[in-house]
Amino acid sequence: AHDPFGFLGLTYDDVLLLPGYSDLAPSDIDTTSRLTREISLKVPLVSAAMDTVTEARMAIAMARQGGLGVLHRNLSIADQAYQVDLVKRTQTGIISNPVTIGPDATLEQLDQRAGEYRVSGFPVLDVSGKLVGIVTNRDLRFTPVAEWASTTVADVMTPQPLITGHAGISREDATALLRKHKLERLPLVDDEGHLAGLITVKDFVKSEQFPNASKDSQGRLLVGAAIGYFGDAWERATTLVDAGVDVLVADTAHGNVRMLIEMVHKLKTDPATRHVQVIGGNVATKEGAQAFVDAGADGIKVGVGPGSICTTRVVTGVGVPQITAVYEASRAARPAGVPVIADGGMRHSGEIGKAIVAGAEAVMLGSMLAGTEESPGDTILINGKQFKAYRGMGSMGAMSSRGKKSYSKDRYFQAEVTSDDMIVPEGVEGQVPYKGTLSTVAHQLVGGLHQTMFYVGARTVPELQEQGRFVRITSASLAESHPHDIKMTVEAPNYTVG
Ligand code: RVP
Repeated sequence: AHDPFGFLGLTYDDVLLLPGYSDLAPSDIDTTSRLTREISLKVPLVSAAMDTVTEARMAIAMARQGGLGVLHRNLSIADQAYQVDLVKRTQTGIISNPVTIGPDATLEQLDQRAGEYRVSGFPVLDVSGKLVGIVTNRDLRFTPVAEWASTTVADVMTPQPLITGHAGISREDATALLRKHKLERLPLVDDEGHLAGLITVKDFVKSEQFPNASKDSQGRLLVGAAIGYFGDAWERATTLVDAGVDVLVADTAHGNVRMLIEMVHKLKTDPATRHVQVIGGNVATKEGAQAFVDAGADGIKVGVGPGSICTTRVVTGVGVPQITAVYEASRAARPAGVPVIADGGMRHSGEIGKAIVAGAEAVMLGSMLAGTEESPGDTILINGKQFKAYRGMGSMGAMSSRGKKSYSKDRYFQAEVTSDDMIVPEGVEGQVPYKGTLSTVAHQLVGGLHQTMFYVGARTVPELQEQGRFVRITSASLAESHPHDIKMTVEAPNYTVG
């Protein structure tokens, strides 16, 4: 029986990791970890499915760093699927499904399409899909803007015969062709002259710049997307699958709910969706994790109430301190071989290693990423300092229909609440300091995890889980952990005050 007062919940600040014997060189350390049963990431970081954290730009940046972005769902099904498409088209090598244009499109349409997809050149295809030319931003330059509406792509493109590669060309042969002909782009065609792909110099260079990038079997960036369980949730899930999503992430504040568990089970058994990885969540107990193991989930997300913007524990009195929640969930997930993702409550890089030792294999971050260049929204200038907005998905702002329609009220089981006055929020709205690009933030987070592994003496994430030992600490020790008895005059890139 459950002993009500003998069960002590602990969180990150209640523990530290013991240092262990280490004979590692920093280059020996490998942070690769599993996100789901079938997907491993070189960097076990995931950006939160929140409308102030993850849209396509963040998801692209996260995948390039070796992590993963989970696209939020507070937008229409079509808009979310479009974001998936944007990420999948941002290639690190060969673009298997490039954005194209027809010969009859006007230059105005060309310019608009270039802006929308952030690409500067398009293969031109006739109605049968045959490559008839190539057109780039440069071809626009010699036509006065006033004539863009009346000039067609066919008038300005470079027509066939073009230098092309055959579908299935090797990286070496493609590089040789690009170099020999000083090309920016190399269209790939099949035996019938249909477009089969596109290689751009830019993407080739980038794939060398991002050696850790998270990629699918075709070299495309990996992307996750949030789903619910209510209303048109099945349609959302299948549309995202059709758009090429790699991981569907159940996005609810309380995952131990019949309709959601059934949804995960259906996704993992339906022939249309079962090839996609599915993460269930959020749970904070062993039984909650077991329910998703039994439903066939490929990963389990843990966290009820730890989030920086979350008021669930205060509003409802429900929650489990995060280190204990991760540990409890892993007692069901680990024996079943299902990874746990620790979601919420992280403030410093040291917490990543703590979460891993407690039983997680990856972590999800909201506030730590909301202030980066790649998060949605503009910077706000206050007293000469830059900030970005960050809000809970259970905040009034995210759940009310002020401004635009809210699609994510069912995250807090309030899908049927139609009047804003009746909403019971479980989150707050605020702002976080602007932090520059994701790559600089990720560098500090991954660097911190490297150091954790070095101190513990663990070469790999499984070794860290195996060898890591906790010591419980007091609030006096916590004060000792942080800088003390000094007035900080310079902020470190990985430590700020307030
Ligand atoms: P944090 O990283 O501490 O900012 O927490 C982010 C997490 O908080 C999200 O991944 C999500 O699980 C949770 N969240 C999002 N909105 C809210 C809320 O409004 N209560 N909570």
